[in-house]
Amino acid sequence: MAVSSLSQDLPATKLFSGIVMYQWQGYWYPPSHLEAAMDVSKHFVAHPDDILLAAAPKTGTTWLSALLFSIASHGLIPKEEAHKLFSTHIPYSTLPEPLKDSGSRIIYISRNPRDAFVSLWHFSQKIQRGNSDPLTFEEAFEQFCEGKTAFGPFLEHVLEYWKASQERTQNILFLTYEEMKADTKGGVKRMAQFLGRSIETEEEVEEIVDMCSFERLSNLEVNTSKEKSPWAFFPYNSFFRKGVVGDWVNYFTPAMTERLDRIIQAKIQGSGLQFRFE
Ligand code: PAP
Repeated sequence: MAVSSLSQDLPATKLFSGIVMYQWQGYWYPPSHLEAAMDVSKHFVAHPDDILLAAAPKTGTTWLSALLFSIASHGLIPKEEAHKLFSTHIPYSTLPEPLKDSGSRIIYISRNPRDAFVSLWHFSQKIQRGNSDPLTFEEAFEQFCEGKTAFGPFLEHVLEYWKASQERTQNILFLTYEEMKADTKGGVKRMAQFLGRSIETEEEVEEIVDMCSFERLSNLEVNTSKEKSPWAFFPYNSFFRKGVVGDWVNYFTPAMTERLDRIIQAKIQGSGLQFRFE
């Protein structure tokens, strides 16, 4: 079925990426992902060995998937399981129930909302060439605060996975971009342990970390290319920018910081979830 017929009764709005998005089950989807998300939620066949990497946009999927594949190719995950790694931006509440019930493992990566927004903003600038009516940074920030962003509201996306990870510690590992940056080796060990694999040597861990570093990945010839990736419709080079924690200081006014912080506090209060901004 075409997206147009699937989405005709759904709320629609043009978001700062320049793309009209549809709200389904409480979250905003680009048309290219809506049909896929609907299909997945209905027809997904789960397997207990599945390993799902989940994240809101711009929180570290590219990095984490490289680390996961690298762990797999080091034999830390048996080869026959390697093909069952996949990644998604679909929120927890919309994941297919068979996947949640199957015992599959989910690794979620979160990032502080200020940096995630700045990263999204730059990404949206890259992908919306030709948009005749682009929003300013301030207007885009307003949309983000209102939860209007691809696979958003962002805070709800993070909170749902956070809560699920607290209830299902065996099945869901909740990581953050900030802790991965601060201690990548520790993060790789946690991932391997969560997947039930022990890491043989410290050198192996270092090798995995180095192979997936921002410097190395962003300089690979394929990743400097402006060609579009077949799976995400965006140029390969759009997935790499600065790769640091705290770039928001270069963009946020004190008023913006205060406004977003009030929203964050109201949403995460009492949940135990915390964000690190530097
Ligand atoms: P996606 O949602 O489009 O998949 P995702 O990979 O989750 O994007 O996030 C992109 C961010 O991760 C970018 O952040 P920035 O805009 O603040 O720089 C990108 O630079 C960063 N990133 C990509 N690869 C790495 C890496 N190997 N190490 C650290 N950060 C990385």
